[in-house]
Amino acid sequence: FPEGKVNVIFVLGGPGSGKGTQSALLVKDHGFVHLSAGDLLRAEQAREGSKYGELIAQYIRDGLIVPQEVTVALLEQAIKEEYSKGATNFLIDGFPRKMDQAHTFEDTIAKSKFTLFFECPEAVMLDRLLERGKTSGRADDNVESIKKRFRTFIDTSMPVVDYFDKQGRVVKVNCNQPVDEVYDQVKEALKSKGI
Ligand code: UP5
Ligand code: MG
Repeated sequence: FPEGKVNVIFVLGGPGSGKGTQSALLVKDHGFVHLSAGDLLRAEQAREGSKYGELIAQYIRDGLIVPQEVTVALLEQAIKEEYSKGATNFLIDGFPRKMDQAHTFEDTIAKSKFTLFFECPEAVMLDRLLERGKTSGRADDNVESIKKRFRTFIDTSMPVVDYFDKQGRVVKVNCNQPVDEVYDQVKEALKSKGI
């Protein structure tokens, strides 16, 4: 993409911290295009003829990070498609969650404006995910997978947040509050970045 033509905000936070919920609100009010890496992976897994279906299913069940080649390609394709329709402002939800992805994306697709980071106690996220698991049909909304997702988040994804934070490129939001109160903080965070 031509330099400065696409604006990217990363939305990071633990499993169940509310990335998808808050992104949906921002889409409604700000006209961002919302791309969830997890949603793109689940769609690719379900796509007939995908050569990555079984691999993605396994990684998601085990709460592990799918090799970046797969995820970055899906994101790039989705961004290109939306860009060709005129979109320029993107919320990239649940990505990058490993250092290699962060470097690849920022070096080859676009440098992010900043990262919106949702802080939430594990116990709260666990309750939310177990509740959602009653109806979500997600293969990873069960206690065993959730524990693995928490571990991966701490070991593999927090280093990405810390890396951006050291560069002064993270805005933190406390998610352990009702949805509309979290959203008030999100709007403040965007305002602080001139959006
Ligand atoms: N809820 C939300 N906000 C609430 C609030 N303030 N108060 C009360 N309830 C609240 O919310 C989760 C649940 O909580 C919902 O029921 C909601 O109503 C309620 P949601 O907005 O869905 O949270 P979110 O952070 O989006 O949770 P999600 O489960 O989607 O997070 P994950 O990061 O675990 O899932 P994701 O889809 O991003 O990734 C899944 C897997 O894909 C990963 O584990 C990994 O295996 C794979 N993956 C990769 O390999 N690479 C990638 O780059 C990305 C994903
Ligand atoms: Mg989500």
